[in-house]
Amino acid sequence: MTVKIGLIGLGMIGRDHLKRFNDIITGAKVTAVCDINHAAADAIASEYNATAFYDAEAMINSDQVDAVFICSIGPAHKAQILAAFNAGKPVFCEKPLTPTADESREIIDAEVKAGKRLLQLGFMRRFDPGYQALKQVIDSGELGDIMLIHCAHRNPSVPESYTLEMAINDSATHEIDIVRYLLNENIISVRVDKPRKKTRRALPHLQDPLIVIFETESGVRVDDELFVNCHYGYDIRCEVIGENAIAALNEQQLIATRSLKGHAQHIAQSCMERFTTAYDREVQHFIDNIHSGKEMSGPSSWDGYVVALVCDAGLASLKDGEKHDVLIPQRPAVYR
Ligand code: NAD
Ligand code: ISE
Repeated sequence: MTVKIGLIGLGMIGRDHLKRFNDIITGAKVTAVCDINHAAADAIASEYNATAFYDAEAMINSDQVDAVFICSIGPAHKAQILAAFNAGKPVFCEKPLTPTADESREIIDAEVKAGKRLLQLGFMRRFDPGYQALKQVIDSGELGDIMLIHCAHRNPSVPESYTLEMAINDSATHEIDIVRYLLNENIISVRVDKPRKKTRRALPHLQDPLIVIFETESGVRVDDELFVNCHYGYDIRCEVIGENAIAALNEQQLIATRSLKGHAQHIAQSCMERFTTAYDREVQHFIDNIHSGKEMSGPSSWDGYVVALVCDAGLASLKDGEKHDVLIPQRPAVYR
């Protein structure tokens, strides 16, 4: 059986996933695409031999669609996820689950009511070979007790539509999720520092770079540099400091060149280039799960909700510069 996918949101990541479905993923075909931008929906539908929709709910309820793949902007996610749940169709949703924790809670409530997981969330870093190796070495105990983690999230540039808040609830979401995953524990407080210096490359409405400090339940201190107009590349760093040893993500490229200019290694220019393998694996995981008839697995709505709680505290700190605590309710049984 081929799973018929309805893909919503034909922007940067939606088009990247569409190409992935076309070229790499097995067991699925995108049969319908949807965007509020009619011209984009029409053009892409004709390029991929799919049906164009301009209204997400109409596409979700269409019998041309077995599973829903959401790549629209964060504020549109909640309504589209709930519509897919109502239609009884499995959902993949790009991060963030929703921009605020209150909205995410509605999704949790709907899944709890259904008594099972219905969604896989797009925290693709969990499928990245580098982060997986990092998790393995942490879990092996080789590093000893973990004390600190240094992260950097550098994007070459961001579009004009990128708001100051998105540094927290769109970009830092990745570090918040991966730190929880690596350490298998929650974040209990957040503080956002605004350095006095700001890059001249950032648009006036942004404060770039920012430093976010997290503290976990066991006391691990995590610093995250968010520099989304760093200019030189898409550079994601993570260094874990243990009592006995440290481990860090390595350069992702397989070769380095040596020439008269010195020793050189290519730096990725976009998330699509840096995380290709992770995206391929997360999407194939979603499709394989549907084929196996099992409940959804991988990053969950609960992960999205907890990340949104941390983001809410981060947004409060972005305003007042103070440390904010994160209160996480008990995890419902469906997410254990
Ligand atoms: P984008 O702005 O390039 O594209 C979003 C698209 O969604 C646009 O074409 C827009 O017209 C469409 N859209 C907006 N509201 C809609 C609605 N109600 N119904 C249908 N279509 C609608 O954004 P993007 O960079 O592609 O990001 C999309 C989502 O993917 C965001 O949630 C973002 O955080 C996430 N994302 C994740 C990663 C990752 O690394 N996992 C990378 C990039 C983006
Ligand atoms: C974008 O939405 C992503 O998810 C990228 O992975 C991230 O690096 C970028 O900062 C976000 O805006």
